Amino acid sequence: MEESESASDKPRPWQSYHTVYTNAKAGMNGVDQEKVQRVVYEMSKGSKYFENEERKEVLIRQKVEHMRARAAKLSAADLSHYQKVADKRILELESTRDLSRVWLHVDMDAFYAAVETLSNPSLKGKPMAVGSMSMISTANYEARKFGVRAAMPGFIARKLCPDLIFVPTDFKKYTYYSDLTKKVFWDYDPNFMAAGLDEAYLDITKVCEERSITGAEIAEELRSRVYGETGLTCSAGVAPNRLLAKVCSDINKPNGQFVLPNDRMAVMTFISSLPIRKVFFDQLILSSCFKLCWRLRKLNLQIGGIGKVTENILKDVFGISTCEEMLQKGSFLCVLFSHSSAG
Ligand code: DCP
Ligand code: MG
Repeated sequence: MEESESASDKPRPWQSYHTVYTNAKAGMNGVDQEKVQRVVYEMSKGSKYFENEERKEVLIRQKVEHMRARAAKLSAADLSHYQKVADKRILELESTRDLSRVWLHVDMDAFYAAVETLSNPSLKGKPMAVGSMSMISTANYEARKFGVRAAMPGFIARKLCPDLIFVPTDFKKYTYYSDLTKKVFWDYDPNFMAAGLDEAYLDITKVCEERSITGAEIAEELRSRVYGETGLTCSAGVAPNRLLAKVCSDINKPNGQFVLPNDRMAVMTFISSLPIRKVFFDQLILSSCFKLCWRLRKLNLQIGGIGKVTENILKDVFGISTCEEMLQKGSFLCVLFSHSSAG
């Protein structure tokens, strides 16, 4: 008993060591996150990467303290004024909400790893990663159960999963299969937008109307055609805009789909529970969420989204983890992050 108490009292510095490769990806829900953090921490201690992460950590703490001090100085009158400003902005945005389109985001499952398994079926069911000892491009879902993921150094992945099989990258092969998927996408939206080799955004409004068919049915059909053409599975999200469709395609990965109906209440409820990390600074979020996000961009290290710094400030200073909480604290965000008042 004494022993376990003293063990739990021991410092655990890895608990605050969050890096891009301790973040979860699809297929990593049951992972022992503390173990992954400890291994990543211990194996990267002393490296340049580690020193850089530590520097970032100090910067985050300073920014959190600075923001806390500024928030404490706000008077009730300030907050009530900025609450009105926030409410007005939200109303303005609400009036521009467009629920008339149906977007589909499609994303291949464990793409490079799945292609490698097609050419070497003996890899099926075994934990494998595409990449090298220095860097992994992706890992299959068997490997993800051990906490192995894209953007993780291979030597750390091997520590997490000693039986991990490494396969070198072969872009020619991935491009070949990517082109096959694009031929299928073209049939549903000739103007589809590819994002890299393994994902695309399709406006399926017209094809749904022409064929009197739902977005869900199109998604089923498209996924089954992609499988027929390539032997690879993919996942899809269907929603009123691109950003939401992208968030939706991750929900039932692998080989699944999720549909968010073109209904105001459904969209509001869905956005409310979204973790702030999912918010991307994109034209898209403006129509589905709220403009306050733009103000946060100033503090962001990660171009294009709410990165680690902003996420920490929002969580530690304001207790904000979801988009709903962000709306509730609109007055604080408005005054502290607006261009005119940000320090
Ligand atoms: N990729 C990479 N480096 C990264 C992330 C991804 O080289 N840091 C490559 C390998 C992936 C492909 O891009 O196979 C697609 O990336 P995804 O994020 O879609 O990951 P996967 O398709 O591998 O897995 P899933 O989409 O099932 O989560
Ligand atoms: Mg993918």
